[in-house]
Amino acid sequence: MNIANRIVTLDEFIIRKESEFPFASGELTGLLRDIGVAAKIVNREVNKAGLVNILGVAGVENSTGDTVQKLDMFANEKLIECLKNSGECCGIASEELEDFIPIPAVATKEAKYVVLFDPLDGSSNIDVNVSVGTIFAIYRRVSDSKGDVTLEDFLQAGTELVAAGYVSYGTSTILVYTTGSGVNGFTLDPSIGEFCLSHRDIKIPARGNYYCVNQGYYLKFDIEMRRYIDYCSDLNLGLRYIGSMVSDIHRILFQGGIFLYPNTRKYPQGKLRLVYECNPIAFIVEQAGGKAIDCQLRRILDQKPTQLHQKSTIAVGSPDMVDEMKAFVERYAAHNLS
Ligand code: AHM
Ligand code: MG
Repeated sequence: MNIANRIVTLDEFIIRKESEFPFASGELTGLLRDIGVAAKIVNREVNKAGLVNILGVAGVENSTGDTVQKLDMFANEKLIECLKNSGECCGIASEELEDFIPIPAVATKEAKYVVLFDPLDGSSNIDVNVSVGTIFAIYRRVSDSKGDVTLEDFLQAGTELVAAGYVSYGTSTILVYTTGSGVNGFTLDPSIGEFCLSHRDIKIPARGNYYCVNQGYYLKFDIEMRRYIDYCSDLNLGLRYIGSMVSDIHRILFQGGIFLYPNTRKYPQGKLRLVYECNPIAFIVEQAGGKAIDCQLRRILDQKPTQLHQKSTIAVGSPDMVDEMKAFVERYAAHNLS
């Protein structure tokens, strides 16, 4: 059989790619397998989220008497539960947890990785049946492996990422990840319960026909951002904004485009969190040939985090469009200052 058409599962692909992973083989396999299992469990619940309203809204008891959990809390718990299995993870940080948590060692295994995630991004879309996603980032711990993890393990710059990915729970469930040697996508085949290689070596188009921003905040953006958005409109670019970063980024990876979440009066530092939303997405997009900067025009991955839930503005997507936005803002800001 032509190998190009043969089913390649996520597990098989990871094992085959282990040699490219700069650390001991097998360590990453366990971590990504745990995340893949959690994604399948979350997918099952996300797919029946609509039924929750029949069985009782989140937070109250349903017909079987158990308390219906908010889906993002459910996803958070499943990811934590699954990441304990491989024994490769020694600490976790999550959008849903105020502080990071240490993960107990499995047998005598010395876990070397911390995982940061947004368990269910775009959660405002869950109740209206719009796609949501999980975003994850994997770092090698930097603190002494004899002791517990420290905050320092979680506040590493994006350039230190060893792996990052997202799961998009949409018309199909797709897991996209990188370990720094390109980006690959795996579609869940429910009939066999496996993520199967479906998008090999994803490369983002140099530019696209859409820009992606919450136009409703237009009047609250800085003047140079408003002028750039006007410029996009003058170019007759379409506006596409789903309100789920994972879904918007997934579209941009394949069709090209630029995603913007600038600072507003409501979010003076931006809304999206640096360590578990902007950094993993920036790593993936850069690995696919795109670019990711903040609205001060600094590369996202170079930013050194100082707080776990700190926010960042972001402009991410097709390289030519991010370059154009950067040049436009520099020119406009310089003109404005002169
Ligand atoms: P969340 O993590 O609380 O779901 O918020 C993140 C989401 C992103 O997925 C999306 O891009 C953004 O918030 C949409 O925000 P807004 O509704 O302000 O445009
Ligand atoms: Mg989020």
